[in-house]
This record gives sequence, C-alpha cells and structure tokens, in this order.
Amino acid sequence: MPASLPGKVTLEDHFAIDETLSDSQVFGPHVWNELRPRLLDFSEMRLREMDKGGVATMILSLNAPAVQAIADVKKAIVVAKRSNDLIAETMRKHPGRFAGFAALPMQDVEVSIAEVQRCVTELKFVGALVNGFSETGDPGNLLYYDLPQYKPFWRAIEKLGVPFYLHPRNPLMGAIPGYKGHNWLLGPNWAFNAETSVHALRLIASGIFDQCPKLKIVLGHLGEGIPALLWRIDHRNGWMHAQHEYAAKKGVADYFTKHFWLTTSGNFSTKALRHAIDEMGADRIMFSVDWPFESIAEGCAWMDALDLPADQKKKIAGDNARDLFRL
Ligand code: GRE
Ligand code: ZN
Repeated sequence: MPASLPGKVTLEDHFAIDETLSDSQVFGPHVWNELRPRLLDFSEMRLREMDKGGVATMILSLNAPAVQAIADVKKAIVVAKRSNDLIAETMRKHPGRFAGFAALPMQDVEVSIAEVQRCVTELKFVGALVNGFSETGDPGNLLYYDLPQYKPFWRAIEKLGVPFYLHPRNPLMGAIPGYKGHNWLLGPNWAFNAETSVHALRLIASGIFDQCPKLKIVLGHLGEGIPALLWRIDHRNGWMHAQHEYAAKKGVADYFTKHFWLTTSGNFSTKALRHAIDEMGADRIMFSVDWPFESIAEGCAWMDALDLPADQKKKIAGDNARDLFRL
C-alpha cells in the first residue's frame, strides 16, 4: 500500500562515522547486527525505507553522544567537521532527499560558531543538532549551554536564523545515584528525557530567550516529558521564589510555547501527540522517526493512520518542517 501521506520530512535520523560508531553499540549484541549497517548506510536501506514510507526528505545528523563525549577538543573538532563534510557529500549525491544538521564541537565556542556558519552558509545546512552537554575531561566541568560563555554562540545561531536541535545523551556513568543497579533506566527508557529536559529548562531559566528573542530550539520525543509538566513547573516556581536562579523574565510555558518545536521521534504515542498539540499547537509539532533506533516503516504507518484533522496531519507530516527549515 502506498503511503497515504507523501512528502513527509523526518529530522531526527542518524548515521555514524568510524570514530562514533561504537557509541551506538551499548544496547546489546542482539540489535547491533541491525544497527551497525543501518548507521553506516546512506543510499540503500535508508532511501528504500524513505521511499516506502513516503519520506521526501530526511535531515541527517550524527549519532550520539559522539562529538559531545570527546573530551579532547582537537579531536572533537575533527570528528564534527568530518561528519559535516560527509553530510554535505550525501546531500550532493541525492539532491532534495537529504538535508543537514551540523555536528558541533561545543567544547570550543569560537570553533562552534565558525563551524555552524560554514555549515549553514557554505554547505546549506538547515540547523545544528547537539547531543546534550559537552565533556571536557573533568567530570566536575560539564558544559551546559546556558553557561555565560555560550552567549556569543546563541547570538550567532539567532543571526543565522536556523533552529538548534537539543538531542539526548546519557548523564555521566555514576552521576545519578538513583540509576545505580537500575541500568534499564538509562538511554531512551528514561535517562535521555530526564537529562535533556533539565538542559532545556536550564536554557529557559538562563534568560537566553530574553536576550535572543528569535532563537528556535527543537526537542525530540514529543518534548522529553516537559509538555505534561509545564503547568506544575510554573505554578510552583512562582511559589518557591527561586527567582534568584531563575533569571528569565517570564514563565517556562511562555518560552516553551514560543521558542520550541517538538518532533515525534521515537514516541509514536497518539495520546502523547494529542497532548503536545494541546500545549503547543499543531504548527509546532513535526513528524520524525529516530532512525536507525526506530523503524521508518512503523513511524510512517503510525503517521499515515493518525486520527487527526487532515490539515493538522499534513502540517505535522511535513509542512511544518518545510516552513521551519525552508526546505
Ligand atoms: C537516539 O538517538 O535518540 C537514540 C540513541 C540510542 C538509542 C535509542 C535512541 O542514540 O532513541
Ligand atoms: Zn535520536
């Protein structure tokens, strides 16, 4: 059966290069035989799955945590550039089918600014995708992007006018005592969303959206759990008088619904989607898969069968992404 919704766009779909391949090997040998070839493939399985599911364009990004976990800054820079050059080459080989998110060595703010400028202006990438905090080798010095040294970076992103996708990574091993002896909570089961939502809330609280009013952030997995908690966060933040740390002028929900876009990557839950639409509006939700960790066929079949108004489905399936990324 042909896809009932052609022209889909997906924007959380990964590949690996030699230097980052093993980062995705931690989920067990039973899946590695499938994941490995999928991560290294651009032009065969990936395009075949896209064609079958009605995906017109996939925005490519490197796997995780990749560049963010490379404490050696020089090496992080080399790996990011190698990934970005490979995306550019893939875009040239398959015009229109692939777009690019820049991998960025956030350990070096100046280099990241120059690299995202190169990727957007020269290589025609549509944004950046970064896998959570960056490591420096010192476990006491994890780089979250609300830190003051990232202000010039955010100004540069705002000036380029491209969205920034904050993609999950795990917390450092042993950093969260509650996970000890409960490894099943790591990764996509729970820790990815816990880590990424804290990072997103830190960005909001820092006041960066007051300083950069046009900044656009994308979160996957239908918002990493934040939509369900917006009301509670703001309700109690006012009561706790945590304003000395909460530097932003407005409430969390205000920034979340004005500066954030969500994707359905790895979360094909119709109930969660309906709730996200309720909180954000259908214009801010974009279909995505999370290939190769999720199945393009399963995601596309879910999207095609969704019981939503036709105009909403069309926007979510591809039109919102085409507008946001000017595809
Ligand atoms: C992801 O990219 O979101 C991801 C991984 C590894 C496992 C599952 C998953 O990087 O969703
Ligand atoms: Zn992903």
